[in-house]
Amino acid sequence: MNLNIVTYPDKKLKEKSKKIEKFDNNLHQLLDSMYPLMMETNGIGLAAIQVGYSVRALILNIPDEEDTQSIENLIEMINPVITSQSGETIYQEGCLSVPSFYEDITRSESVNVNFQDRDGNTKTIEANGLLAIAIQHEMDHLEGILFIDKLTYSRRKKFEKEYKKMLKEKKSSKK
Ligand code: Y12
Ligand code: CO
Repeated sequence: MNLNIVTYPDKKLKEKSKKIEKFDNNLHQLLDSMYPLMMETNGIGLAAIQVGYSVRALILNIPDEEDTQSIENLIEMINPVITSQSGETIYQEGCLSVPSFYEDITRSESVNVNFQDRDGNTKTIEANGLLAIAIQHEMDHLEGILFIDKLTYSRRKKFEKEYKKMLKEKKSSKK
């Protein structure tokens, strides 16, 4: 499948994604196509809605201690649900759908998540550190929430101004 990243302010990103009921070839093709796109664009997490499909699927590939990403560490989550969370942590987040912007976001430090794999098998994961942050960021996408929606009013206004300027500059450099 040929996929492209949907970027803010596309309204698609506001959609609530639907529960996946069929663990068929269509789902497998979507997941298989999301992975190379995430790697090409230097991502560590990608939700299906970010490539235009409003279904509850996401992928994660957290770099190891040597800062290397490998397919062995790829996690695919279908229909994830956070069952418990604890602590608080702040991390400067970025998102492939909001290019060039990074902001400090507060999230739970640890999360327990139930999810299904690509074949519908039920799984559980206990996550903390960067993985826990990435899971929460990607699960927000399934609800139509972006990390910029969590900014204070004044930070959001500043972001909108800078983002508009960036889009304008990008447009004029393409002419
Ligand atoms: C911690 C915080 C946020 C997440 C969510 C996943 N976020 C990403 O994977 C962000 C990737 C990203 C990649 C960029 O590089 C390129 O686009 C080539 C990037 O740079 C620019 O937009 C210029 C920004 C974000 C997980 C864990
Ligand atoms: Co994102």
